[in-house]
Amino acid sequence: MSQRSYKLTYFKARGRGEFIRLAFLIAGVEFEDFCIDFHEEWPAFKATGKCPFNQLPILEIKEDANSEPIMLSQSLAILRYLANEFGLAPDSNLDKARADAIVDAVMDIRAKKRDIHFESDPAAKEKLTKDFQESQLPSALKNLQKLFEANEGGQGYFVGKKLSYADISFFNFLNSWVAKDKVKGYPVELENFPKLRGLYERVRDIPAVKKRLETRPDTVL
Ligand SMILES: N[C@@H](CCC(=O)N[C@@H](CS)C(=O)NCC(=O)O)C(=O)O
Repeated sequence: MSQRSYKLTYFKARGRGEFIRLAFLIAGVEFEDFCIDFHEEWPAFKATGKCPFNQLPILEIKEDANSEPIMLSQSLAILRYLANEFGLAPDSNLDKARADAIVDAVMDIRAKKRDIHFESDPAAKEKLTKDFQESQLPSALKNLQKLFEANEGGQGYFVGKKLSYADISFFNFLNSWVAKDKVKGYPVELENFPKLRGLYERVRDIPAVKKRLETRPDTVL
């Protein structure tokens, strides 16, 4: 019988690698989590031409020990592929599109937070932070909660009746970029969004996620 294996290569960071790691861990599927150092190792790794778009993450899939690895790139393509393989994707095309819409909305608000992180001018950073905290994030959460409540009254998951990559991506953004204590509790920003807080806590309390939060290296990003 063929024994498929997976090797994820990403930086020593949560970044665009962590939602992929969480998908593996939630599904209980073994993978090699190959983490490289951005300054020390990345330039040489990039020069190998192994990465289709010269960026990480990449996922190498081998059908068995002797087969050539198949190389997959683009973090969201990887996430969706694994979710489809592992039963973490909705069943119908329409529900998959609904999940994609949540992921895209999460990535939109994530981009704002990322811009703040990389802004070097203190005054500009302060202004961006204020806009994010007072306007952009609450507005995004309001829209997300509306969609969340439209599914099963907001008692379960974003789409359908089971956890999907939409829920993983939502949790991971809040946990990685917004939460101060990434292991316990919930981000204070969810205080006024009890249904979304419920989802955050449900994903946080999945044993494999809980273990990851407690044991992963502490990194800035
Ligand atoms: N759209 C790509 C973006 C990948 C990306 O921006 N990767 C960054 C790290 S998060 C990277 O490899 N940076 C190093 C470089 O560009 O040299 C994805 O989602 O995978």
